[in-house]
Amino acid sequence: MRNIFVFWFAFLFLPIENKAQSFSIIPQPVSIEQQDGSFSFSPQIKIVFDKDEAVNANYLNSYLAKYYLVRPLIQPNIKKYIALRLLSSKQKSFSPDEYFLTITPDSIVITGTDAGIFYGIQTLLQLMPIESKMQFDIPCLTIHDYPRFSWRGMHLDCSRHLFSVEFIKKYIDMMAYYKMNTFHWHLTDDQGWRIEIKQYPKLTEIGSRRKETIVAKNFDPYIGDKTPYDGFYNQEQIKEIVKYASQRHVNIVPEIEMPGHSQAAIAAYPELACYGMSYDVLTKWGVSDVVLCPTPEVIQFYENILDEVMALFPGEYIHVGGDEVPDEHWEKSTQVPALMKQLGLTTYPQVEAYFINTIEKYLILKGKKMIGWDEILDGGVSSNASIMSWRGTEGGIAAAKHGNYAVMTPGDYCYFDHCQSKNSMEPLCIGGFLPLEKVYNYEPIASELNPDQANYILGAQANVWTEYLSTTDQIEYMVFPRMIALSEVVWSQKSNKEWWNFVGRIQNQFELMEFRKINYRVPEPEIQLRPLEENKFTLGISSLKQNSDFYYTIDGSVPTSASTKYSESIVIALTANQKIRAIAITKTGKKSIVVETVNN
Ligand code: TNX
Repeated sequence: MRNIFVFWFAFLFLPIENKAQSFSIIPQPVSIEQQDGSFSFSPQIKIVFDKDEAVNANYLNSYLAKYYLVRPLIQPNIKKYIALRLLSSKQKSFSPDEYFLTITPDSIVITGTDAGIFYGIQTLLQLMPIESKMQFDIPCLTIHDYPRFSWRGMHLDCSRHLFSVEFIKKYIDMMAYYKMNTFHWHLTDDQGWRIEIKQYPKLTEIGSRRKETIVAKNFDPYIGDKTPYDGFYNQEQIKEIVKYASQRHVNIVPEIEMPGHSQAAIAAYPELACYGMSYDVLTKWGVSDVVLCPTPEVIQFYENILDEVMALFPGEYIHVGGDEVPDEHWEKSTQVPALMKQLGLTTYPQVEAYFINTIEKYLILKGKKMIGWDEILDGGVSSNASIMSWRGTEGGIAAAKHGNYAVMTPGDYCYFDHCQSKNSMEPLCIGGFLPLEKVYNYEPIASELNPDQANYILGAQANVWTEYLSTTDQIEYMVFPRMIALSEVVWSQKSNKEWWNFVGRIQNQFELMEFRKINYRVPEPEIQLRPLEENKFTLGISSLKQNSDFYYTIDGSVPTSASTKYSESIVIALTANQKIRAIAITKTGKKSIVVETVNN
């Protein structure tokens, strides 16, 4: 009970109106100074830009046209203008994502590198009204900003379930809006191979199709939905997405899983395995025993796949998976014991290391860098490999101490497939418990690391595994608002981060998501009952989101907008074991889950 009160009173004193918060920029910039006056947007606005900045200028132009019906003229030196100006490094040296945004009554000037200017534009967009207007003012400000980390990642598992090109673009747009810059695209797994590889057409002809999908968590007894599931991205679609992302300064890191999580590839080409005859694309979730055989032929096959992958993705990193590799089939095979003898290997993690390290040499030869899940540390890894720390933070800490770069994605803080509440009304999720505040308070630099070692932490990333997420509405529900919290973990200076300040600033983002029809999770109400005398209480209802209506019932029924509306704290009587249930409903009718408290 005590905690609930603390929470409630914290709300009453929320300093929403203080200066920094009233701008509601997320992630919080390094510094903001407000000056007197404002700049007026009107349909007569002009954008002028250095010639290298055409992509950014066009981006801003089409954004204004789409959301504000403002159609800027792009031409030089008119009195009222938004100027996008790239200061060359000769004039001043900028770090890669750094920018200055200066708003005066006469002009808006954004300076920085190409990426920095893009981020300056994102900040500018967040200063604009949420509703579509043709004329509006924004305050005169000077903002100087740069990120804390270079890897600001979001992952999406498109193997377990596939999402349209259109949705991937929306995902990238939302990432960019919060200055996230790395999209980790999980394209292959046991349940589906989703990237066209021209040299091996069966990978998609066979590997992208599963007979059916397990229904919810019906593992034992197994229940399937008897509905075939298939689909993949062809190379043209991938090129289109890569280009779209690059215009938004989002780098795509493709993941091709090996040697585990490869049953879909093995279903297509059974010779990739070394135990058993033939396998189907997996229809249930979990870790499959069906893994790649670590022979030179299979490694060659994967190098050929990677040739096509590298041609599609211009970024420096290729993700090779490497997680969860059961060794049963290796043990039972004839090839692996022979290979171990030949190479003098004594453990299965060393066998995996042989596979992964051979692939890494190939990637390096082609000018790429390899990243893999933290299991790749287990059998010995080269000093060039980067690690994604998912089984907690230990992998990342070990990597950094060892001089390997690491991206922090620990399950307890960064797994957006984990549930957002412990409430039984929460939609189906894999398990775990990762509420917004826990994401917000995640610190990627573990206390075990000294400043030199900390330099090896590239940043952090949220992973969105889709075993239990088959629709885009479900993805949005899991990602928002948690990605907004993560953006501040990876971008903002530690000293500029404060939870209640963030709660004040996120209000605007809730309204934006409402307006842009993003299916975010509406924060559930908190019911506070303060005992007055026996069975009499002061009832208070509040939530992280202001500007929603709360409705409640005391007869056990599910509250709806027809139930009693809560307006201010009141005194209510509840008999022993009587339930009070509440719901939050936003102005556009979006509902939170129902919460309840029992008088006991
Ligand atoms: C573990 S994270 C996996 C994924 C699952 C996920 C579910 C990782 C490297 N492997 O294959 O989808 O758990 O949370």
